[in-house]
Amino acid sequence: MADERLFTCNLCEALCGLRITVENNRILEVRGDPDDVFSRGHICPKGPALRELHEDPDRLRTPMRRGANGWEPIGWDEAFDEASSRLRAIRRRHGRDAIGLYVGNPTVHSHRAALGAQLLTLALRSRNRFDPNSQDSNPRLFACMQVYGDALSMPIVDVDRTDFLLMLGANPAASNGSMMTLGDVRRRLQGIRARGGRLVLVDPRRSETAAWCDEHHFVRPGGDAALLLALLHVLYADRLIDARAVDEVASGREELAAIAARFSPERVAPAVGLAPEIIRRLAHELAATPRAAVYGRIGTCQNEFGPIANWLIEALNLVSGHFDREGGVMFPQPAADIAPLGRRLIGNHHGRWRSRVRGLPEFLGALPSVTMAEEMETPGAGQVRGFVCFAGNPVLSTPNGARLERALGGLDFMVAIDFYLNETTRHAHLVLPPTHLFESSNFDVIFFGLAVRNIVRHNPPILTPPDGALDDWQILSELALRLGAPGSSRLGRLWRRAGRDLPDRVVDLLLRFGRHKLSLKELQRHPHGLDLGPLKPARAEKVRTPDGRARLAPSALVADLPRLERWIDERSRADAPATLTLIGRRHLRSNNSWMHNVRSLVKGPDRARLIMNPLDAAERSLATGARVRVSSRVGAVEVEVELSDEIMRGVVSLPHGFGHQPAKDTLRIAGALPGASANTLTDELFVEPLVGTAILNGVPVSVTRA
Ligand SMILES: Nc1nc2c(c(=O)[nH]1)N[C@H]1C(S)=C(S)[C@@H](COP(=O)(O)OP(=O)(O)OC[C@H]3O[C@@H](n4cnc5c(=O)[nH]c(N)nc54)[C@H](O)[C@@H]3O)O[C@H]1N2
Ligand SMILES: Nc1nc2c(c(=O)[nH]1)N[C@H]1C(S)=C(S)[C@@H](COP(=O)(O)OP(=O)(O)OC[C@H]3O[C@@H](n4cnc5c(=O)[nH]c(N)nc54)[C@H](O)[C@@H]3O)O[C@H]1N2
Ligand code: SF4
Ligand SMILES: [Mo]
Repeated sequence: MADERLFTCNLCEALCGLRITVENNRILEVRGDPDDVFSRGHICPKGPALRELHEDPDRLRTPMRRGANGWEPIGWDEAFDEASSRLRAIRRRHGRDAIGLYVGNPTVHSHRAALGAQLLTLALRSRNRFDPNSQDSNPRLFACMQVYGDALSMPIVDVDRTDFLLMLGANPAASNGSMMTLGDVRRRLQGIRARGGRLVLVDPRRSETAAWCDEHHFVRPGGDAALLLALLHVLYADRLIDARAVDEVASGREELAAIAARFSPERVAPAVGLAPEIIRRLAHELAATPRAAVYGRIGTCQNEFGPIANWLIEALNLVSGHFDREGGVMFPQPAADIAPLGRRLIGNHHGRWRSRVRGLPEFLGALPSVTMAEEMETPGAGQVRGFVCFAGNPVLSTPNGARLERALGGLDFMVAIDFYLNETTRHAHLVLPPTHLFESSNFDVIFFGLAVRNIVRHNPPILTPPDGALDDWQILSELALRLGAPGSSRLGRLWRRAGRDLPDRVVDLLLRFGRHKLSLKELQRHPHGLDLGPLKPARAEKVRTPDGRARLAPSALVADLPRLERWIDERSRADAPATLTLIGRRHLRSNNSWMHNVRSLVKGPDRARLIMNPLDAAERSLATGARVRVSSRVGAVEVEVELSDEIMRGVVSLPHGFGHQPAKDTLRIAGALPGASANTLTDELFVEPLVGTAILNGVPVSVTRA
């Protein structure tokens, strides 16, 4: 008998409710749940593809060990014994920092993985802990820490009630929204225009999202910070600011005025690429629309001035009167709020320690991933010799992946917790595969807290896992136990059973002590999700500066402005060199560096082509379909080129996460795809100086016929 079950997709931040047909412990079909209170039936093509992912014969079901004759399956007890004894041996001889840990992107979409990763971090206590934030959101987290006194206080656009949205460096039509959880993304964003509002996009590429907008403007990669200063300039110069209202919620109004005065639209325009008239008009429109907001995402983070740009986005919302207001930006108040726990575990720390080789600062308990390879390669006390890679594929996802790959090859021991043997995990000595999504309970501890409505949903497992299979929590917590307490293999086996439900208990506690006084039991009565209403003003609770007001001119960020001024001046010179710069892109059917072994998602034309403006191509006598060689300081790739005026002149775009050919024996579908890794070109030495964020957009490259 087929059964209909409900679950939440955990692939991206949209948190779509799924309706899944299950028969005899097998998935027959995955569809959107039309009764879901948040996603309202919306899904993207990756949702239905979860069935194929679940059944993928290349997905590992048992621990694997790399031996002289290739990979061989082994039992869990043996695997845990080996992993813990070899890591302990490294720690005994070389100290705690000799074990590196990378905690990858899927961790943030599962309470079981997130709690397990935290436990393992505590058990290892190594300074060499890494995660994708330094390729992603660190600039925003840092900006929020400076402006609101807490990295975890992040205002979200009240999309359902706004009438004007200025978006920078985001492509929600492909990404389904990020650091702004938007179930039913298309209808929500198009709803703005349906009620007579306006959507404006600023992006070096006229992306899929541009088609949803009233206006799109090209911006030079990295130009957002200067553009935002010019918008502020106009607000101040044209007296569009309600000083009393601003002073109530923020300090530093005059200081910011003095800064903005230096960045007129005329001054920044040649560097940024937007005409002064457009900048003026956008500033006036933002000020004149009572319900309006500015939103920036990864395009504003992965560049030379990410922290400044993300500070200025907050500042613009504050100064234009759209902070903590309906239709502007507001702080979500999730039912299970991890912010207090997060503050305890990771604190609002920056620079508590520095990386050994390059001296880059720690931020929120992690070092920038760009330091991983050098920490493995450089001899001396604290050299990374053992490595735990959890749910990450840094060979494809971090800058200069080729160097990292070589460094992984030189480790004494590496263990990966992943269900694929891919470009990264193939360098491990041992791979421990978790069960797949539907076989454990599911709760998103992060993204309900970044959603445009206060909603909550918890799903019990809908499939029974195979005998003996373990999920991420069970694997990580057992590893943590064995690394934390000596001689604990028996304890480990006991724990596998006894500790299974702990993550759900933690969620239950968070719900009970949370503002909405819920419980898991209560949530079981709302399988389509529980809607706790629209966002509400919450600055009294969320702004954690000493005077309770946001800071408009935080000194750490102000101090970085001279660097921006030099950039503006250099880019404005008539004789500025015309180098091409590389940016990334995302596609609806892809997910970072994986999901490429699912046939229905990768069939069709090559998606990893280099997009180039026809004028740049003409200078190089290139036509669509030509093979080109793209090279940067660190490496070169050969790919096919596609000409399109959707990309601005001087910029080329290549998606990241492709280039699976080296893993073709274990990723049989992905390995046969064309394409190369964009992170063969990105540069591990090219980072912004405040937090060490990788500059993945705006990388200088040259392109020639292959
Ligand atoms: N289908 C799909 N969805 C995903 C993912 C995926 O891989 N595939 N990944 C998920 C993850 S991990 C994340 S973090 C989110 C990211 O979510 P988004 O931020 O929406 O990500 P992108 O689609 O990469 O959009 C970034 C846009 O920034 C533009 N850009 C590049 N440089 C600049 C610049 O300097 N300034 C400006 N203004 N724009 C610039 C790019 O052209 C691109 O259109 O997506 C998530 N969702
Ligand atoms: N050039 C360039 N590079 C980028 C980006 C870019 O825009 N441009 N984006 C950056 C961003 S925003 C991010 S978030 C990072 C992401 O980079 P990573 O953190 O490396 O994560 P993914 O690429 O998503 O790879 C996820 C890995 O986890 C495995 N996996 C999937 N689900 C699970 C699970 O439930 N449990 C376990 N244990 N494993 C699982 C997959 O098989 C895969 O190996 O990439 C960054 N890299
Ligand atoms: S948009 Fe697609 S990948 Fe994201 S949660 Fe929904 S179905 Fe999953
Ligand atoms: Mo990300």
